[in-house]
Amino acid sequence: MKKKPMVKIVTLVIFAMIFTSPMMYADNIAIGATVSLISSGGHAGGATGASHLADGNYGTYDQVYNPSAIWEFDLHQAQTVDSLVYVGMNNGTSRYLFTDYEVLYKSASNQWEQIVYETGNTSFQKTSTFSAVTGRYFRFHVIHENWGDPAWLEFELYEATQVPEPTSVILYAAPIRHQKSKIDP
Ligand SMILES: [Ca+2]
Repeated sequence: MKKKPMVKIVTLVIFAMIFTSPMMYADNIAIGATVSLISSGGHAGGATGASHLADGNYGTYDQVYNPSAIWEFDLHQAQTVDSLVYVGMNNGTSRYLFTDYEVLYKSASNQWEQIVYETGNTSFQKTSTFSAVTGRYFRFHVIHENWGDPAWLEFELYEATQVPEPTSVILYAAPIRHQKSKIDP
């Protein structure tokens, strides 16, 4: 039986590829900040120094003999942030918990303005959100810590939520060469 001719089909296929922005994760921009102890009172024995409050390491800490200690964080350049995290030292008891504290930033007019005020905190890892501010210098002020010699692990600052870029749509045409089809007699 005579075979039907091979059929070669070329089809033009339009692909619509839709690219959406990947999920944006904010970075802790406090890492590497220069940290200074503003308040009086020396560091407690064994404390690893103020800089360890911004080293991204929960294994290092600072501790001072001042129940209302203040640390200043210099980000080296102005940054826009809208959330922060206090990471306290939990040694199995609650004695180093910062129940009350405030965080301030230096505004463009060189005024210290409060952005966070927590009272009655019960968490060793407390996230606070606030209206976005842009500043280079931030201060963390302990208002009440149960034991009186505040120790903590890390201060984190997060960039203001980034607005995803508009969805881009790319259209292109790709020729698809189909295999020869064989039709049985
Ligand atoms: Ca640390």
